[in-house]
Amino acid sequence: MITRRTALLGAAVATLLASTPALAADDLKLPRQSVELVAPPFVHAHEQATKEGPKIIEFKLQIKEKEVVIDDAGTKFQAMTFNGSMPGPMMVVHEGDYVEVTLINSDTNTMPHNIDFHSATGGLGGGALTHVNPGEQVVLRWKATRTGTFVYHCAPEGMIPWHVVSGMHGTVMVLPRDGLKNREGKPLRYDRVYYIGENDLYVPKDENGKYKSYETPGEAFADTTEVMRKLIPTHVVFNGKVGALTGKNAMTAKVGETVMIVHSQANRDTRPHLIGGHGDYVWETGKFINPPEKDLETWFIRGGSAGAALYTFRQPGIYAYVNHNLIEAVELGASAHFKVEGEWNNDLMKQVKPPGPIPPGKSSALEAPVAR
Ligand SMILES: [Cu+2]
Repeated sequence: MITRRTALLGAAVATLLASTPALAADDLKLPRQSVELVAPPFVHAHEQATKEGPKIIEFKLQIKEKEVVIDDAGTKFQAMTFNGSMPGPMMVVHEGDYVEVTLINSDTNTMPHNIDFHSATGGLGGGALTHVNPGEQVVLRWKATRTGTFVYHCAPEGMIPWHVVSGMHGTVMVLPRDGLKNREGKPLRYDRVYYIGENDLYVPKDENGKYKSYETPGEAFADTTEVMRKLIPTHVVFNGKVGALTGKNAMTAKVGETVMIVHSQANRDTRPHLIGGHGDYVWETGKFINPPEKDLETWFIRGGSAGAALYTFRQPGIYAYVNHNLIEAVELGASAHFKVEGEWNNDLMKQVKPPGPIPPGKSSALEAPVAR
């Protein structure tokens, strides 16, 4: 028997059914594109400029708590990561696109996590809407209204800095739809892009001065916080460990190629420098609406931001790319290498005479006269 109540219920269900698909995914009538993320220093394939209209770009971030080795001495560290890498992957979209991120906290993890996008507007950058416990996932969408390179990081209440310095940070690059420009409005392009995420690490030591290891992130929390509060990192690394980007892990390029280097530091100031090269064009603050600076020797990345530099390699060889606090570079780990192939240019640099003994009798003649 159909009563008035069942009829009303039926109508309600019918309304719900009719409206559900629209609510589910298609409240925005835009094309969708799913992007497979890759581990840094590499960046997923993307267009530098686009003639297409805005899209919804879908990304998947899998949170992975894992033990990693952070130096040549085999020091173990309880890392917390997006997609298993420190930093997490770089995501590239264009201005006006919608970024739709599925954040997955698998039940093998032990901690709640979330994500704060510096490129997003409102809701603690998404942090307020993405809190997931182990065994949960969440989908967040935000509109890319500003161009530039922006940090994202985990920001769970009560343990924000700890999650950030444990590895939970990465970068979003929002490109202008018509591509990058120089100060005069001329297009700038790159042949390769590398993403370097710098990470200060605070590893507790035992009473003999040896680095301690722990079974889980939670076990390391109290000791690590004590080291963190002194603000003296035990390691400063590029891409998760000392040597992650040196020697056989060097980034590569060819003479004549223009390389974009995106450098992020989610917690602490840093100052990248390419030894033997320059920043031809540098967006020090990473925001492309501001004209790039030219010909920099060293640039400054504010803690909590990502910057971008373009350099066209003009000589072959091994270039060190360092944090030019050289103690942090050499003693604590903040060094990378570029291996560049091509022809040496004698006009730019030439060893006129190789090192040899000072010719006898000449040395005193060449010395500057001493004032008396
Ligand atoms: Cu977290």
